[in-house]
Order: sequence, then structure tokens, then C-alpha cells
Amino acid sequence: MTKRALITGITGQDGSYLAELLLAKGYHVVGMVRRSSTVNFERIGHLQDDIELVPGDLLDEVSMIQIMRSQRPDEVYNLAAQSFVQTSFGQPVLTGETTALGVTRVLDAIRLSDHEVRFYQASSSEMFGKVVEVPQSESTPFYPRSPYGVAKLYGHWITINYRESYGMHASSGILFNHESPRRGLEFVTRKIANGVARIKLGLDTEIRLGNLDAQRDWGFAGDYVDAMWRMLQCDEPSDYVVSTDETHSVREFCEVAFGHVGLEWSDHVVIDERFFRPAEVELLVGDASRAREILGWQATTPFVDLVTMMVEADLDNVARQQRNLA
Ligand code: NAP
Ligand code: G4F
Repeated sequence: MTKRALITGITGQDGSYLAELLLAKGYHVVGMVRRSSTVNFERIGHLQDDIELVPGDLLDEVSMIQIMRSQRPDEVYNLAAQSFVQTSFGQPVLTGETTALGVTRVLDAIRLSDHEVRFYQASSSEMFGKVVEVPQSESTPFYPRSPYGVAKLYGHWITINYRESYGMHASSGILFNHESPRRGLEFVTRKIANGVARIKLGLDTEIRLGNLDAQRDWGFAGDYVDAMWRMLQCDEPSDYVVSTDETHSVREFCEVAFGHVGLEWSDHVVIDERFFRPAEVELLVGDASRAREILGWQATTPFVDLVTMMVEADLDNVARQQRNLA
């Protein structure tokens, strides 16, 4: 029997990589997409003949119930969220409705569908926030530092609550930052990679950034979606930290990215107060030993390879845009 998977957030970075992985494994992949006035399929355009798209929105419970009843998926990957931390300070209620209560809407729709479903929740290392221990593992206490982090913590606990209350096969991946050439342009890694490409190709002279001292455990998104799938193949649902177990600062990211194209980062990076946050997460570094032991999962993309992959991809993108304009 062909397994059926539903992905919320299929138009996002992770949704596109997960759809590719599940298609390669022979799944029928259904993606939930929300209505917008312009089509937003940049990351999944190449998959459109192979996946089924259904309309729905995490803000609308009826659409979720309808999808669950009509699609009867075996596995649900809840990747949809308002996922940008900085925006969550300006739009805390929307972030809570989507990133927190949206999880309950999906879980309730599964419960009401009266059908055996395995559920994955996209939890986040942002829940560790002002970290109380280093490195962070599944047993590290949480201390979120943004409306996004608080909303994700709600999503994390409601997933555990539905598992314990209703015996649902519901698992959370506490994923540390993962990046790729498909990362949104507002996130710092892609902002730097794209900025470096534009400077190298003569379109810009500077990149304006906030806190260069922040440290993150950055992995490659293509590796991380495999951990999501592995969690749902386990007999028992559980929660796992997924990380590279290495940390690097935003400044180091700049050094490697500019260095790759023969430029000095400090000649082009300008500090801009607008990109500082009301409360910052200074340091994240994971301990993914449980995922290695139980899931057999391991990050495979070193930091320098990730940075250079992103810069190379943006050099191609920017050069293509220049050719199209010529
Ligand atoms: P992303 O690129 O920002 O994608 C977010 C997705 O959610 C998009 O498909 C977006 O649709 C969809 N979405 C937003 N609001 C929605 C709503 N009301 N109803 C339905 N769909 C909605 O995020 P990502 O990097 O792929 O991350 C995937 C998930 O993992 C997110 O939950 C994120 O918070 C979490 N996470 C990410 C990281 C990371 O480092 N990337 C780490 C830990 C956890 P549109 O295209 O229509 O906007
Ligand atoms: O790239 P960022 O915006 O990612 P952040 O805040 O760590 O969140 C990402 O990872 C989380 C997992 O830990 C996910 F849950 C979440 O959905 C998202 O994917 O910022 C990284 C760091 C921050 O400390 C920020 O202050 O970079 C610092 N930074 C410095 N200058 C900047 C900038 N961030 C952005 N976006 N833009 C800047 O100009």
C-alpha cells in the first residue's frame, strides 16, 4: 500500500525538501497551501506534477478537519508556522494564532478524523532561548526569548499533551537552525549569502546586519528533513534534538561567506540597529546524541560546506537575474 503523507508548510524551505524525500521513498504527498493573491510555488514548482495540493490554513479549523477527513493521511508533518523571530515581536498575536494554536487545530482535526495518524511537530531550539545549560539536549529546561519561542513552546507541549491524553503517535523534533539555498531572504544566513553574491557581481556595496556575536548551531535543511521522517518510523513517539553539535557566530558566517569570493567581510558589513531584537538568543548549540542513537541520524554537512553551498547558489541566482534583465 502506498503511504500517504500530508505536509503543512509545503511551500516553505523544509516543506520542499521533505516533499522530495517522501516522493523518493514512494509516498503519495499531499501539501496544504493557503490562499494568496499571487502563486507562491517557487520552492515546489519542480514537484507540482508529482504532489497533490489542497487548500487550507492553520488559522481555520474547519479546513483542517476537511483535509483530514478527505485525505486520510498516514503521516502528518506540521511544518507551517509564522517562522521569522523578528516578525514575532511586531505580530505576536498572529504568531500565537498560527505557530501555537495552529498546532492544536491540526491535532484536533486528526483526533476528530478517527483515523490512525502519525504526527510530526516542528519544534525549535528557539524554545531554549536564554539557555540554562550548554549544550542543549531533550532534558534542558526551556526559557524562550521571543513571542515565536513562546508560541513554539506551546506547540511542543500540546503535542506531548495529545500524545499522553489520547495515545496519539505524536512526536516533536527540536530542530536547531537549518539553512539552504532555499532559505527565506530575511534569515541571516541567506541575507549574507545573497548580499555577498550581489556585492561580488557589482550590484551592491554593503550588507546591513544586527548582532554579529549571536551564535547558532547551523545545519543543512536537506539533512534535517530525514530526521523528521525517521521519527515517524519509530514504534514509539518521542521528542528529539536535531543539531550538528557545533556553534558559530554570525561574524564567522560573514568571514567564510565573503572569504569564499575573495572579499574582506569588514569592508562591507554595516551594523544597523534595526536588526537588533528586543530580547536576543545569544548562544545555541545542540547535543543530538539521542537522535544518533535511536534514529541513526547524523548531520552530514559541515559548516564551511553549508556556507559555500549557499554563496555559490546565490552567485548563480544573481547572475541569472542579471542575464534576464539584460
Ligand atoms: P518557512 O520557510 O518560513 O515556511 C513556513 C511555511 O508555513 C510556509 O509554507 C508558509 O506558507 C506556511 N504558513 C505560514 N502561515 C500559515 C498558515 N496560517 N496556514 C498555513 N500555512 C502557513 O519555514 P521553514 O524554515 O521551512 O521551517 C519549517 C518549520 O520548522 C516551521 O514551523 C519553523 O518554525 C520550524 N523550524 C525551523 C527551523 C529552521 O531553522 N528552518 C528550526 C526549527 C524549527 P506561505 O508560503 O504561504 O507563506
Ligand atoms: O537567521 P535568524 O533570523 O534565525 P533565528 O532567529 O535563529 O531563527 C531561526 O532558527 C530557529 C531555530 O533556532 C527557528 F525556529 C526559526 O524559525 C528560524 O528559522 O537569526 C539568527 C541570528 C539572530 O541572533 C539574529 O539576531 O542572527 C542574528 N542577526 C544579526 N543580524 C540577524 C541579522 N538576523 C536576521 N534575520 N537579520 C539580520 O540582519
